[in-house]
This record gives sequence, C-alpha cells and structure tokens, in this order.
Amino acid sequence: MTQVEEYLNDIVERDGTVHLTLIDPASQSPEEAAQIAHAAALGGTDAIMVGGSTGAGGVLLDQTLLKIKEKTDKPTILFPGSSSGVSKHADAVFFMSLLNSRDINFITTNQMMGAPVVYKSGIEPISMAYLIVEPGGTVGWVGDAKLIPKNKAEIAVAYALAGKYLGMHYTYLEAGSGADAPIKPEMIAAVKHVLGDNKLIVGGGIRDGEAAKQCALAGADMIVTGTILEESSDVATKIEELVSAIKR
Ligand code: 1GP
Repeated sequence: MTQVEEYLNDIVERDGTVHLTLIDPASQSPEEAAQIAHAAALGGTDAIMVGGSTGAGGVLLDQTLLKIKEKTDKPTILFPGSSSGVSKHADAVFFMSLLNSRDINFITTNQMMGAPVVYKSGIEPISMAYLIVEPGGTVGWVGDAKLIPKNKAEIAVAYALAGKYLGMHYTYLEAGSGADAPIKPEMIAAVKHVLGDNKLIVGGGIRDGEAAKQCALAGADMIVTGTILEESSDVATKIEELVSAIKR
C-alpha cells in the first residue's frame, strides 16, 4: 500500500467515510474544472477523481489535472474509461477492471495497454474491482456491461468476492453517472459484509446529504459525487452538505 491509498484508508478509520469529487474533463474547460475542485476542497472533499467514459483523455486530461493542481493540494486520482485515461500529472490511478463487462477490452486489454504508462510515470496504482449495476448510464453502455440487476444483491456480492479473491483492494459499486437513484442500501450492506476490511466505493445518482448518508450507513467506505456538482451554482456549500452527512 502506498501514499494515496493509505491517505484514503486513514480517513475511513478516522471519519468513517471518504468523500470523492468526480470531475469529467469532457464536461467543462480545465479552468472551470479547477474552480470546481477548489470549491470542493473548501467544502471538505477528500480527493479529486478525474475521468470519464468518453473524450476524457489526451491534452484535455493533462490540462485539467495541471489546472486542478494549481488550485488545490488534495490528491488527484485518475478514473480512466480506457488506457487513454492515464496521465502522468495525477497522483494515483484507480487501476480497475470492469468485472461484469462482456468485452475483454474493459477487463484486461486496456489495463495491459495502460500499465506500462503507469509504471513509467510513477503514479500510484490502486487496484479496484469495478461493478456496474442497473441503470448503468453511459459507462454501462460504453463498457458493454452485463448490468447487475438493482435488486439482486447476491450477484453483486459474488462479483465483489471474486474481486477480493483476485487481490483487488477496492470495490466500486457504480449505478452510472446521473442515475435516477443510488445503489440500494441492501446491496451496499450485503457487499460490505463479505468485503470485510476491503474498501467499498459507491457512486452514481447521489444528489444530497440524505442519500449520501444512507449509502454510508449501509456500509459504503467512500462516496462519489459528480453530476450534482456540475449542476450546482454553489459547489462548496453542496459539498459541505454531503460531507457533513457522512463524516463522524
Ligand atoms: C459516476 O459514480 C459516479 O462514475 C458519479 O455519479 O455523476 O451521478 O454523481 P454522479
């Protein structure tokens, strides 16, 4: 385990739950992304995830990271949709495999292409099982996921165990960006129960403090919010609402 992973795990120990702010480089200019990151840091977020399913690589990704780093010293963690989502300007990368994809590209091939870039750049890989649950949104479609039915906690549990036995430290239950509702508490609780000390991230469709709190109470170690911040006119206040709902 190294720096960023340790930093996140320490916050889970201390505060109960981590808040992660997701910024998709394709959704705004690098300067606007940096403003969101700055406001999110003021509001109490713990780290900035950077990535997206489409158009989130290359110069735009590099510039977005550089601008974010000018505005905040919170760790930046890549959330790549493919091998093109890797940038040397980040602190860490969620090195993830979309375990319920039908397409081997999202299970091992992009990982094979991205791994040498991660190795050479020295950014920290954090191994993660990525699981997409209904409705799945854009990432479900792009990743050709065989979506886990939202009421079938046992399927999510079986995938989470497989990820854990394969050695992945983190498990991400994803409802899809902009989902109409977050992952159900019953599924979160069942997955956390088998994960034990392994960390569980939950995201997709979390729009307010109450929803974030329900996820945290059910067993999520980390909460991700993206869309609501892009839509908010006062990001710092929105983050404060989310953070105060999930921290001890
Ligand atoms: C998407 O889970 C994240 O990968 C965040 O979802 O945009 O709905 O917050 P939202």
